[in-house]
Amino acid sequence: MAEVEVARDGAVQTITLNRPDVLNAFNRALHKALREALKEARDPEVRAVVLTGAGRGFSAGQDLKEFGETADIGDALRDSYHPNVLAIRALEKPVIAAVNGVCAGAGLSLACVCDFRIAADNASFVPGFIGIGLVPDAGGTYFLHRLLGASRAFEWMSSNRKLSATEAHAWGLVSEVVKPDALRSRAAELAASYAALPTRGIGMTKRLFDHADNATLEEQLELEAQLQAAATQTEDFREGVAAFLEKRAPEFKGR
Ligand code: T3D
Repeated sequence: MAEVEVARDGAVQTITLNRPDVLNAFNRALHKALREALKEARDPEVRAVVLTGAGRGFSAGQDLKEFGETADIGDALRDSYHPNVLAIRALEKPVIAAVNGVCAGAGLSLACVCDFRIAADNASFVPGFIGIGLVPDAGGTYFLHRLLGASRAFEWMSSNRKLSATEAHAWGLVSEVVKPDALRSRAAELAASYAALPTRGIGMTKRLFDHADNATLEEQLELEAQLQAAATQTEDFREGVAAFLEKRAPEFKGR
């Protein structure tokens, strides 16, 4: 059984973490398969990506059976999680996490690395790390305090409290909650609507928001100016303006 299933529907790529017996906990093979899937997602024909899990979990984080075999955890993180975290942020297209079930530890971090999240109403969000005496990793501290604010992120991560999908929605961690049997189709519908937008503009918007996290106002204004100049060079910009002037719907090509 492949650790990751990759499906393409038009311009949408769906990546399914596929170790359902262990709630898609990450072992070395799953990291590697995700790395390959994210490489495929760089194809310019792919204009939106959905990340989800098989079975009743999104991901329960690090496979704790394999964990015991790891000599240096710092190196394991550098070699396994970090490249995938960075690959998701480097994708110049939206990556949507469709959280289908329990999401814990580094699985929660990974969902937070994505551009936004939708969830099934039976999904849950479990910090996990502190439950076994660890600190959040795989980008968890970076993204959670940005998404939730430092105080709430700290309180949650250090309490290890399980959060329901409804609470996650109220906190702004997920943007939408749907019935479990509607999650896949809603994720596909959302991804298809993003895939029909000006992909290069979306990619540059993603870069700008990432840059804003650590930039001064002057640096941010400068990058906005540079990327706006680049956006005006795209076919989609020309199409958008032409469609507006001709009073018709635009047909964006992602170029
Ligand atoms: O190495 C490094 O790079 C360091 C990185 C560390 C990053 C981390 O992610 S640390 C945090 C690791 N994750 C956890 O501590 C979560 C452990 N799992 C749980 O606490 C619970 O399973 C859940 C709260 C996620 C779900 O609970 P529940 O009751 O819905 O399911 P369950 O019965 O506990 O789990 C179902 C099966 O999945 C079960 O197997 P079994 O008994 O049916 O054969 C369970 O052992 C397995 N499973 C769940 N999580 C993991 C796992 N197997 C291996 N590793 C897991 N993380």
